[in-house]
Amino acid sequence: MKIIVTGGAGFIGGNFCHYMVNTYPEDSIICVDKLTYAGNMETLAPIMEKDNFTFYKTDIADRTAIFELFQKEHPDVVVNFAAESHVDRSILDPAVFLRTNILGTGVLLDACREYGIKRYHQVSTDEVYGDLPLDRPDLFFTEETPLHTSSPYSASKASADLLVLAYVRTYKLPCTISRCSNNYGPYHFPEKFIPLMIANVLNGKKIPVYGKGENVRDWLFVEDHCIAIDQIIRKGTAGEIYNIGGHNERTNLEVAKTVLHELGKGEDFIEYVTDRPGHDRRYAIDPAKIHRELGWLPKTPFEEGIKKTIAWYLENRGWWENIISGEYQNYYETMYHNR
Ligand code: NAD
Ligand code: TDX
Repeated sequence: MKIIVTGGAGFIGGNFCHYMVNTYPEDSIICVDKLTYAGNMETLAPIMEKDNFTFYKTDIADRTAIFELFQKEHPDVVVNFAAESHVDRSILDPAVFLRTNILGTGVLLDACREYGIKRYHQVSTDEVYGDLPLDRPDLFFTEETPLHTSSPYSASKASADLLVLAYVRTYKLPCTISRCSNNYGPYHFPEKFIPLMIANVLNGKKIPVYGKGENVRDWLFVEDHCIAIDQIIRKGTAGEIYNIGGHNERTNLEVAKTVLHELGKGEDFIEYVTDRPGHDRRYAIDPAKIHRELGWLPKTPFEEGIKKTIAWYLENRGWWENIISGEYQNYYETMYHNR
């Protein structure tokens, strides 16, 4: 199989490229990435020289370039990870989220129609369902939960999902969608909560917790997400949506305390800062469908995954120090100064 993976120089797409290149030497993995601030060739360095891996620096919203690429490569499968992915940045400047996340998805779908495809897979998010109340632990997102978005980021991801479903119904394009909960693990860009905390603490800085730290996220080790997507593209049914998550709910404060404990630091490293506008309260995935239909279950418990993640950041200081020494400093100043 020839598989195009968009956004493969980012966090989850990068982990997915590693997983696929190493698990399926007979398949050909073609990574397409614009290399925005979030894309990093160092993430792909371990697989760049592999015979079954190719990289193109291309913008998914560039129709001409994407059509040329499809004409040249004729992929069997497209997995679309490429996106602007950070909620806080979408609140600062939504426009690029609409361009990449919605128009970019539209361009990929049109290329799939034009050149033919066995499967298009859209990597979506649990954020399209909005949030759940903190005092109703019995409620979970299922695939039938209505879309109800909060941020420009989640609105753009929900729009892309609707576009995919329209191409399924109108053009009979064989697509699947997965909606996953919060990922963590190696190669996670340090603007996101878990790697931001690790990088800050290792540099002797406090960790900014939004509001009271009561918001709940449902954490999944990134490799488990990669395995789930692999199973969906091989065994999933076209036209279907699959929720991915592993019942690993934690408040942000609990996660902060765990990271501090693992790094041998006290709670005096926590600094409460002004809350995120429109901050979603709780995400919680019901993964019953993917478990029932594809047999998928997460393998890595949070306690083990967080240890592995921290060990990776300790062993790979160069990867994240390169990031936080550049343009990231301006972002951090804008986002956190006097917050
Ligand atoms: P990321 O920000 O780490 O990586 C995004 C990648 O997409 C980068 O390599 C970037 O260069 C690339 N990209 C951005 N715009 C592009 C464009 N126009 N053309 C081509 N490439 C472009 O994101 P991530 O956290 O790895 O998320 C990957 C996908 O998974 C996203 O679609 C996101 O919505 C979804 N998702 C993420 C999480 C999470 O917890 N991180 C959870 C559920 C779903
Ligand atoms: O400095 C911080 N302090 C803080 O308290 C940051 C960056 C975050 N937070 C809180 C906000 C959230 O409640 O931590 C939680 C996690 O925040 P993020 O890492 O920004 O993730 P989230 O907003 O939950 O979105 C993530 O999961 C769903 C990904 O970034 C999305 O791409 C994915 O779709």
